[in-house]
Order: sequence, then C-alpha cells, then structure tokens
Amino acid sequence: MDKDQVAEILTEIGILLELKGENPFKTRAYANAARTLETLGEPLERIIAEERLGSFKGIGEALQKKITELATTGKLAYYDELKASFPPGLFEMLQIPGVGPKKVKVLYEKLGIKNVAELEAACKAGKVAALDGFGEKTQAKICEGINFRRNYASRHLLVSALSASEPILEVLREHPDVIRCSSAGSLRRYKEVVGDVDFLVSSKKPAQVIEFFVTQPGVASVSAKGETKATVILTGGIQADLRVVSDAEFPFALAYFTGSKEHNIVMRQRAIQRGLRLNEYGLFKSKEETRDPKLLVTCQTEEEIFEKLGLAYVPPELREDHGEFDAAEKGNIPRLLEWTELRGSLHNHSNWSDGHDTLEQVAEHMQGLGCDYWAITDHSKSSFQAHGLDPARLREQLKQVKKVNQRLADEGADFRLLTGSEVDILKDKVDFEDDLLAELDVVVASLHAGFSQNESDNTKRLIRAAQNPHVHMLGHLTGRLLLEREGYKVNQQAVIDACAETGTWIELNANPYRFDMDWRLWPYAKSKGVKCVINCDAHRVEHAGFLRLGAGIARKGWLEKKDVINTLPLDKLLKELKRKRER
Ligand code: DGT
Ligand code: CA
Ligand code: CA
Ligand code: ZN
Repeated sequence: MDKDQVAEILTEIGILLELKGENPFKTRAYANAARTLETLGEPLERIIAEERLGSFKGIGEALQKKITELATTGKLAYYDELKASFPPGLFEMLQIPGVGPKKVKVLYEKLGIKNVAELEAACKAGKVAALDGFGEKTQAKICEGINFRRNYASRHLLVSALSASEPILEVLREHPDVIRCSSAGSLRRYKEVVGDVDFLVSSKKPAQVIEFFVTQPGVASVSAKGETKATVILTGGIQADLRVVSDAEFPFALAYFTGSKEHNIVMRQRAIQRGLRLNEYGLFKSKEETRDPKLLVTCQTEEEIFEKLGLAYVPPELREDHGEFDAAEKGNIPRLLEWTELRGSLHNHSNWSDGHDTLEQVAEHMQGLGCDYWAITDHSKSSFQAHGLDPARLREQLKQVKKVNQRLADEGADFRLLTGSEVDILKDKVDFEDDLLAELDVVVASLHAGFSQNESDNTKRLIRAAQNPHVHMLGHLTGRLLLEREGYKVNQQAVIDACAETGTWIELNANPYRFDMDWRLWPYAKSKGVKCVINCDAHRVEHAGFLRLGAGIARKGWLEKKDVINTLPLDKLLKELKRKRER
C-alpha cells in the first residue's frame, strides 16, 4: 500500500475508535498520523526500509507497527477486527453531510439506528429531533443530506472516472487481440459527472479480450460477463461496461455508445431522412431496422459517418444536441481549445493563506512544467478561516514575489510569478481598497461567505464586483461543489451580461469538484464576447494538472483558443490585464 492508502485506513481507524467512545487523544493520534503520511515528501517504502518512521512527530511504536504492517502486507488484523465489530451501515451514515462519528454513536446507542434507511425512518418519525444535541434543524439537515445522496450516490466525478479508466484503456490498447479501443459514453463526452464508464473494443477474439478485461487489477468485482460484453465494478466503486465488436462495426458502435442519447436521436433521424438506417451496428441502405451486412454503407471512422449524413465532424464533447447539428451543417464547428495552449493559471494559492506550498516551490514547479506564468492569488482578510492576508501581509508578499522573480530573471528563466489576490466579495464592496488592488497584477473576486438565499442579492453583489475597474475576473461563479453541494442562487446570465459590459472575465475553475462556471453557459458568454480564464485554484503544486481537465470542460463549452485569456503569452497577457483599468 502507498502512503495515501495507509493514511485512509488510519483515518478510518480513528473514526471507528471515536464510534467506540475511545479517548479523544487516541482517536486524534490516528487522524494526525494519517495527515503526516499524506504530506510525506518521500516514498513511505523508503522510510520503512530505513526504519525512520519513529522520527516523525506523533508516530509512536504502536503506530509504527501498524503502518509497517499495512504498507508491507496491505492488511491489518487490528483494523479488520475493529471494523467487524460494527454494523456495516454505520459507515454509510458517515457519508451524509453533517453526520459525524459523535452523532452516529448517539443515534446507534440511543435509537439503535444501524444504517441510512433506519436513520431516514427515524427522521421522518421525528425521533432524531428529540435526541439531546440534535433538534429540528439538525434533523431536517440530515433528511436533506440523505435525499442528496440518493440522487448522487450512483454518480461520480469525471476525474475519478478518468483515473479509474485510463490505466485500463492503456493495457487494452496494448493487448494483441485488440484492434481499436476507446472510451465512450459520458466519459468520452467529458461530462463533469458520470454514471458509469463505457469502453469499446474491436477484436477478432472477443472472449480473450473479455477475460483479460475482467481480470485487470483495477477491477474489484464482475457483475456480468457475456461473449461480447461485460460489466464490472472498478476499484473506487465506479461501474464499467465493456463491449467488443468487429472492426467493421467499430465506428458505428463508437458513435452510438458515445451518445448522448439526445444526439443519437437526431443522427438517426437524419439517416432516415436520407432513406438510411443508423444503429449501433452500422449505417444501412434500408427503410427498415436491419443489421444486414449486404446493405451496409461502409465507414472506416466516425468522421465518415458524419460525412455521409451531411455533417462536419462533431467532437465528442459537443454531442449533447446543444446546437452541434446546426453548426456541423454549416461547417461552423469551431477548432476547440487544446489544453497545451494554456500557459499558466491566474488563480492559485500558496502557504501564505490556505495553500500548501511556498512561493519558491510554486515557482520552481510551474517553471518546470513549462508554464510561462503563474499568479499567486491568496485569500483576502475576510476569509479568516483560510488565513486570508490583510493589506500589510499582502504588501509583504508582493516584496517576496518580486524577490523570487528577480532570482528567476538572474537565472535567465522564462517564467514569472504574478502577484494577486482572490479578494472576497463582501456585502457592498470587495475586501480591499482600490489603491491596494491597483498594485496587483491579477485580481480575482469571489463570493465565499455570507451569500444570501435570495438570488437577486447574490447577483447584485457579483455585478457590483464586476463593475470594480480593478477586478479582472470573477472566480467560481456559483460556489457549487459537484456531488456535494449546490451553488448559491445567482442569475448567471445577468452576471455574464454585466461582465460583457464592464470587460470583466469569468473564471472556469478547473478544480474537478467545481468546473464553475458550468459548460452549459459558456456559449452564451462567448456570444457576448466575455473571455474565459481557466484557473487551477491550486492549493498544492500537483493541482497544476487541473489545467487539462479545465480545458476539456472549456471544449465542452465550445471555447476556442481566442476565447481563453490564459492562452496568451506573458507580454500580451500583461497588456490585457491593464485594459480594464484604462477604460
Ligand atoms: P452516464 O453513464 O449516465 O453518465 O451517461 P452515458 O451517456 O454514458 O449513458 P450510458 O452509459 O447509459 O450509455 C452510453 C451511450 O449509449 C449513451 O450515451 C447513448 C447510448 N445509448 C444507451 N442507451 C440508449 C438508448 O436507449 N437510446 C439511444 N439512442 N442511445 C442509447
Ligand atoms: Ca456511461
Ligand atoms: Ca454504460
Ligand atoms: Zn481560490
């Protein structure tokens, strides 16, 4: 097991001990040890081999033993026994927002509640509100959380689906019996959230491919296995479907299983209008449903299928029946953004606020990745829970950034840190005065706290922020966290209009939990001339990888290189950053 897997189990042990009512020092020791492991700067393996675990603060002898056992054998008897002593449903209850170990313990001991279903029944009967330390409000919140989970439990973040599927695609691609292979479905369409993962393979030996697929290390269990298809659960809990077809069928099956359903329906109608039939097996010269190979209109690729139906090629991201047919008919499908065209990110954090890394570490890492620039936009003072900077500390940070840049320049580096702030949008102004904002390269304004239940209040606040001549862009427009919480209510169209009027950019926050502003709104923003900035909102250097995800979502929003500010080289970017202030 690697350090993250070991850390996860230690965290779980801490929770189990808390459920048992163990003393808080003991339970916290596990949580602390987990955090220590997560932030290790070197492989756990090496530390164990060199017997250095004991040198870390808070890892005593008992913990050293457990960590070593987990890391080397992947198992821990202590953990298995502990876990077995609880009803399995208790863990599921912990997944409900607002329900922690302490609450689960009370619910279990006082009401005998062992799983989510029983918890929901107890809430409905009003029994939970009557418990000490709960009350009506908590009960209502638990109910809401249960509903939320029911709607989302079978859905997964795009990034989880990508990381579960990519290793499998890679080995499938190399398998000697695989001719062509691809992901399909919502994953290939780059939906922000997916239900299941779909794989498609062409092969002359389907049985071999199926057998190979179901025995992959990433496969946790096999739900169904046939001659040409299989359904499995991947580690991480995502379901995956594999279909194996002949190579002649491959382009048709790929188009069909990529979907979306809505897109497929229009494709099929277009075929019918031309006296043809389109299905997952082919395009046929027939007025009836068929899969007769003698009637097949041969196509080697998806491109040819589109061509036969009078359409330019539609990239998978656009296949949502959101205007792609009109565009493809007129030859107006844009050349979508490529992630390699991005040159840096303009909203990121360092350890001066709630980020993990120092300015130097950030600069070195991003330079190493080949970025041209990277803005440090730590939180402003009102975000005290995120250690927001007050004006004095921000000015101190500006000096430090200058020093880092000086050193980079001395070394002849082709890279620059930009100064900035992610300034909080308060009730009727932003968190810093104009004179301070004017000293910064980049100003992102975001709504973090105190937003209202009232859509028009929130909308007004965002519009007022857009009207500030020093605010370059609005950050994560709705504050949503995918599969976790809805965003605050805001009239996004009105905000886009205000950004168009004021020359303010809108962020596409590339954090895979956010992808905010939503891809569905970008075509409207683009039509209004509002520019996009794809930002990592990085809190650690590893988050630079979000750029690639963000670019995929931008493609889904029909965005091209020219629509995205951070495709500009540094000199042009600096000019654009001045434009609004000089209006
Ligand atoms: P998901 O998995 O819920 O995130 O969404 P998809 O789009 O991946 O849906 P999925 O996995 O059920 O099916 C994959 C594709 O197969 C879907 O996008 C379109 C195609 N498909 C499946 N069932 C139907 C259907 O009943 N009619 C049509 N026209 N297409 C279908
Ligand atoms: Ca799917
Ligand atoms: Ca599927
Ligand atoms: Zn941020």
